[in-house]
Amino acid sequence: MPEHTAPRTTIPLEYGEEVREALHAGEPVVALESNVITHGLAYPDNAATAKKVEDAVRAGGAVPATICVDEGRVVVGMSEERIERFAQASGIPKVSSRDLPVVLARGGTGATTVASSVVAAELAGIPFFSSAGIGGVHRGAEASMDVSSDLIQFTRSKVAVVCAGAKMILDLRLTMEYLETQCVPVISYRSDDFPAFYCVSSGIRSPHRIDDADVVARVVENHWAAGAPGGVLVTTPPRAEDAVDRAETEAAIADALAAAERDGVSGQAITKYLMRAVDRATDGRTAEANMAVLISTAEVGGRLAAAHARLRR
Ligand code: PSU
Ligand code: MN
Repeated sequence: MPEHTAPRTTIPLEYGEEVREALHAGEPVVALESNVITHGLAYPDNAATAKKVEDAVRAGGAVPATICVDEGRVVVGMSEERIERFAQASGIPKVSSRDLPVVLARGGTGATTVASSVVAAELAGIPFFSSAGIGGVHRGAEASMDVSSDLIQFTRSKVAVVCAGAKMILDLRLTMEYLETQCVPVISYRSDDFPAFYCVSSGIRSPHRIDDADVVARVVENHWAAGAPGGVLVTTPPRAEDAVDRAETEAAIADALAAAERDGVSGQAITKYLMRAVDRATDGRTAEANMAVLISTAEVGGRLAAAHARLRR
């Protein structure tokens, strides 16, 4: 089969068979991250969820491409065996976009964050990506300057990112401000508010609500036609039955932040630390919600990618 027309790159890309065929045929594909498998959820929930997320993308009408780095190659479309291996492994590092050239040069292996997955998606010619909660501006960033590379990458990679907002452990108001300043269009699909990952609403109104998938697809194309170098953020809230109680979760987050301060945890380790602490404090309810929202977001991602592929035909 001839190569599909992905942008030329000297980065070694290894495509899954189903992904290669879909790209070649111009069929919709949704890129997915692997850091949520190695760092976001625990075994065996991580492996089971990764498979359900892929099925949800298919149910939405697109082909899933879970991304990782394995022995110096960017994998675009992990096999079930590879997902299982990553899910069971301990010690696979979190690779953000800044780490990607280093891990590749060393022939190393890593789990891709939203930022590095979006880089890989663009290299592979995949215009859509889905995750549950993106990284953002951390609480206390006024002093720590901890702003996730995910946000900066959205200004540099032409990939539409479908998500349930940003992780609730973050400062969502500052995250929105950052996206606004950096000219990243934020649109909410079929909801008025910017969601808070586990919660239907962050209490912040979204700048744009769009109910029609074809219009979302046109926004993405218009952004690129106008010469924008980056992506569009499309939010979709968790289903009400999957969402957690906002007050209870906020209390758990406050406790987790205090514990992180006591334990001296900051920087790259903070996201995982806080997420796990909140999971424990809520008896696993937030982890459950995390899994459910990964799946429901992926289905919407599949639908929107399908609408976008139709537009391009
Ligand atoms: N921890 C989780 N789930 C996640 C992540 C961490 O429980 O999904 C990840 C995502 O891969 C996201 C990254 O891209 O954290 C952001 O990390 P940082 O804030 O260090 O940029
Ligand atoms: Mn950080």
